[in-house]
Amino acid sequence: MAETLCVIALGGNLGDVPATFRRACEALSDAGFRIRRFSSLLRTTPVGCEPGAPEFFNAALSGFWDGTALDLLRICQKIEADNGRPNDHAHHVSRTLDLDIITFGREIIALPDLTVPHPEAARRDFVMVPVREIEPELADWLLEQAKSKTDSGG
Ligand code: PH2
Ligand code: MG
Ligand code: MG
Repeated sequence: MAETLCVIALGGNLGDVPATFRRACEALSDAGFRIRRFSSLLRTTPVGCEPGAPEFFNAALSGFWDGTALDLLRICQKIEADNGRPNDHAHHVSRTLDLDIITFGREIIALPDLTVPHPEAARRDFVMVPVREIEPELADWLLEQAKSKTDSGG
């Protein structure tokens, strides 16, 4: 299978998040994901989380994956669980680690468990700022995708 250039966003606001991000990178590499670039770490205000939620760390990485998007999703979910995130995690609550597949090449994926490009990425500075730092062309592509969805009423 050909390798696909993917972007993954990282977030977390519980525990030693920089250490968790380092472990997540090691685990992705151990699973065969070839990391190409890693952004700066940002401190960001929680968006839509419970009142009093601590500040987040956010970052993004890009790299090459020789498998399907669903394989990569399952690996990300296992790494989240291995780093203290419960499987039945609610949306928009504090968490030790969130790994979101933002882009998978330039594929459009609409599966029950996985939507790529990530539907909210283009609206979130805490995703777009680190993505633009490491893969500016993909950041532009994300904005184009979001715009063509809006233009078509989607
Ligand atoms: N993730 C969320 C909800 N809110 N806010 C910030 N600042 N950073 C995040 O990563 C984040 C969030 C759900 O994925
Ligand atoms: Mg997320
Ligand atoms: Mg997520």
